[in-house]
Amino acid sequence: MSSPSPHFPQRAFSGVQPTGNLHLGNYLGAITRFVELQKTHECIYCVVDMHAITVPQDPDELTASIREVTAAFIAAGIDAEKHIVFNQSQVSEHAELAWVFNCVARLGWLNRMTQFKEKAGKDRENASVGLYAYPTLMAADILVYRATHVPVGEDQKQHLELSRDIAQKFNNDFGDSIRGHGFADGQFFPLPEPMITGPATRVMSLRDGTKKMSKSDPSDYSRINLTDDADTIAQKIRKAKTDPEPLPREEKGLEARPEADNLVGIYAALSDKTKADVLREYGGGQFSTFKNALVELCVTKLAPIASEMKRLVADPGHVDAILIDGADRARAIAAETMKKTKDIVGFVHKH
Ligand code: AQP
Repeated sequence: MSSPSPHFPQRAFSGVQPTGNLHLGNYLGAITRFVELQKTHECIYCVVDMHAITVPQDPDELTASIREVTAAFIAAGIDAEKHIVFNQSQVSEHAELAWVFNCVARLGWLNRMTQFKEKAGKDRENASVGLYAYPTLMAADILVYRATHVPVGEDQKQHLELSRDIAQKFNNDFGDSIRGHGFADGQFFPLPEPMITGPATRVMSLRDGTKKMSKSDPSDYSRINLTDDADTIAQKIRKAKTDPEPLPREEKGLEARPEADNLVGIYAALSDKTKADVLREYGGGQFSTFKNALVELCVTKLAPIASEMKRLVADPGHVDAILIDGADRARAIAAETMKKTKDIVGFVHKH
């Protein structure tokens, strides 16, 4: 993969939808990565409420979910003073740039997006236009900050590739104008790099190791929510689907055993070990022993986050102030990109 052009600062952007229960997949696949990247990158983390309304939302629940995701970011260790945390709808430049990108992206590109196919299901004609155009808004989310790195779970890989295609096509289509506006290499937008790393880029359902752990799964037993208490976590892990074999001693033995592979991956990610390390410790033993250890680990890791989230959401004024301050700082960057985009495209505007 090519590196972003050197004139782009190393900036990370990512978002999480406020659409209900944040789960262990969101935490391990995305939020822990967000925390990690703060050490090396300037980071912008967004609660993507405009993405949330691509499917119907109850307004009061949406407000509560925006605050809850913000609380999860902070409770997990994101520093909203050093970095930027805000909700998308406060920075209207996301929607403005998305429109320009709607005119750059091709229908054929969007038609290939598997997430739309899965979410729209059989009732495609009745899906919102927003759900279809979701990936162009996502490209705008990233590129309005000219972000170079995007930490996401495996499921977002295809959307990230589309963001790169949009950036590339914009740079090509407007190449002369971009150069004319002072970007000698003709690269106005970077091609953002997906960062899909660690042992838990795709955490699977506890009920079916071939399905992604997801907020929208009707069974609450399929996922561990960040706000679950210790008893609930214990129950869910003890009931998690497994096979009758003991755990293998080597990673190869996890092939074709999706449920075992998933639980070992979760343990590895939570304890910052490799799957091989985990199997060296628990391989050959009974599942029940391993599950008990996993319960203990999950509770130890998640309980402090849940209690901090609880404390934060009890003070919505404080959470909202974080989002407003973050949005002010995000807008300053986004407005600059949008002004230059307007110049490049040829729109008349106030300088
Ligand atoms: N199961 C998962 N394993 C690893 N990473 C995951 N992510 C989501 N599920 C898993 C990552 O979490 C980030 C935020 O996701 P999102 O809320 O923006 O959207 P999503 O992928 O639509 O989440 P869900 O739970 O899967 O929701 P539904 O049920 O609505 O489809 C992203 O970086 C995502 O990759």
